[in-house]
Amino acid sequence: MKMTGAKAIVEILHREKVSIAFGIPGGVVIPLYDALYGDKQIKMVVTKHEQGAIHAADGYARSTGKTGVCIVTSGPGATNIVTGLATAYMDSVPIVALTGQVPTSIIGNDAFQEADTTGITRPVTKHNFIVKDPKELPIIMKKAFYIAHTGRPGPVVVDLPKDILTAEIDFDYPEKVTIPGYNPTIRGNPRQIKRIMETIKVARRPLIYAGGGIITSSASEELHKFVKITGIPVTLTLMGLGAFPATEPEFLGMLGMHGTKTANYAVHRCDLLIAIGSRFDDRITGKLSMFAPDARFIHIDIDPASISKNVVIDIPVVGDAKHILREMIQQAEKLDIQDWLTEIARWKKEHPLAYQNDGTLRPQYIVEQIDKVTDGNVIVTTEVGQNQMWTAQFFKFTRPRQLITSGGLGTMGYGLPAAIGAQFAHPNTLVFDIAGDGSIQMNIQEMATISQHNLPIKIAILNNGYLGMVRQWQEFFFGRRYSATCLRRDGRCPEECENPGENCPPYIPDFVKLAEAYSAVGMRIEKKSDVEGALHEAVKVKKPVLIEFIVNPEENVTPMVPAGAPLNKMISSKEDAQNFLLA
Ligand SMILES: Cc1ncc(C[n+]2csc(CCOP(=O)(O)OP(=O)(O)O)c2C)c(N)n1
Repeated sequence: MKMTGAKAIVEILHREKVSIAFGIPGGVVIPLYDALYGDKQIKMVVTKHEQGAIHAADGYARSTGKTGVCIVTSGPGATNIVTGLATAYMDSVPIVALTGQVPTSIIGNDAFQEADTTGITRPVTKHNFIVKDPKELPIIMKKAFYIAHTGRPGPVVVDLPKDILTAEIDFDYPEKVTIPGYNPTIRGNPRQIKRIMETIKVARRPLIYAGGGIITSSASEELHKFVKITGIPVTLTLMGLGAFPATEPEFLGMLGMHGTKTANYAVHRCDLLIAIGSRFDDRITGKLSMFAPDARFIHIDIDPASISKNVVIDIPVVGDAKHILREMIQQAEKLDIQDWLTEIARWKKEHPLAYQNDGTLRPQYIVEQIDKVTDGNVIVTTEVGQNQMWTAQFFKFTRPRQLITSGGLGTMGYGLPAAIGAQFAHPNTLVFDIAGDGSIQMNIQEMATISQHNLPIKIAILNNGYLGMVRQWQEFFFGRRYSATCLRRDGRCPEECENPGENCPPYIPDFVKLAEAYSAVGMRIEKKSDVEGALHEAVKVKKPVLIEFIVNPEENVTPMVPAGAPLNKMISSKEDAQNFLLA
């Protein structure tokens, strides 16, 4: 069948069962947008910034497990998605991003809106392509979708020169594709699995440390079964939250820099650490040489490159977590680890996550109330900083794909557009973006996209008037010199301000007016006693709602493992930090 490259792409998107794409058009991709005009299957959502488009595609992908699609123009359109590609790459999210490119005849001429997209995106994509021959378009597109969602998923860019979009091609889309050198291992080596199980059976203090890989491979049920049979306690990374229900007694909370004391003590004390779909990143390990000093390490991961990358592994198994856990369940039995569980129960009792639950409006309370008012029936996206960590600590995630957050890259401005993708994917589910007053402003323009599509997304801004997480580090480690972190003054807080956060000038922006300008409902809550009522009201309204909570300005996320410290050296205050710095 003869058709233009642009029409062929639309046909391919149909065959790949793409129902939604996010992007902004521009000169060289007009032919592709033209081919999408009036398309019945693909909803084309136009965002206000390309960063919004790629994060929305990412939120769609994370909340469904399907591949997100983003379509942008050349030059600035393509460079505007770089942060979003890096965000997806770090967290292994499947995305196919189609970028326009100047015609092949003028590539390299510094043409209008030309950028070396494949060069720029190479380090932040799983793979990228530029189509130089129209005949290759179908096979490249097939490879792009295949690479994005198989193995350890990730973003793939297909750069499309304008003449490829307008060329006539003989359309033939392959059913299958093979890529030499790319053949992800799915089933784990049975001998290695047997070794794992023998090692687990003789461990006295085993601990499961699971991550986002459990969610990617849809292995939550298997993890749950394995834990219920063996009785091994579980800690999860930020990316793993929801992979094992936070309400189960075996759950110790998140580990790492802002993990629970119980989880971090357990990692430090365990004699066998079973890592599944997690990658030993520095926010998890703290001081590498002192990470789990008494433990042997098992690592189950689909990506062979992450084995022994940061921590030398005793028994690795490469493969898909779901398959491997199923094999492990076959060989699993109840372990006799009562002493270990008693030790953990004592930590749980002595060191619960806590905050000062007094009359002050504190952010942790708001997170707990969002959980309570929604009865957990909600998808939560976050921005980055303290808001993200309080959400991870105080919201009880009970199912996979319930938390959508930028873990690896830590991208401020991620949560709002990601909520758009999640809400499109789940029109009947409540979606909340828990935000900081700094991060929300990084993609605030997407409120227009939200209102234009009448998405009933709720935005809870924990407004502390600061770039809070950076302020916390300044308080703890830089003598409370708040350089460039106060959002209410001009970055000179607190020299001119005896009581930071108090008697500040009017807030800029006025978030309530801003919400109204975007046809959303805006509320400002300053009292703890008003929180629950406001949340109930927000949930009832079938419109986008922005609630600005004016919270205690100098609230901190605790406990905290200072960067480079071992996990058992947690601090909770400025004084602890000073003692840590002096030691
Ligand atoms: C795009 C981007 N720029 C800078 C940072 C560094 N950073 C990490 S947390 C943070 C402060 C976030 O402030 P806010 O959104 O108000 O959230 P809070 O920590 O107060 O909850 C900053 C600037 C980042 N993570 N991402």
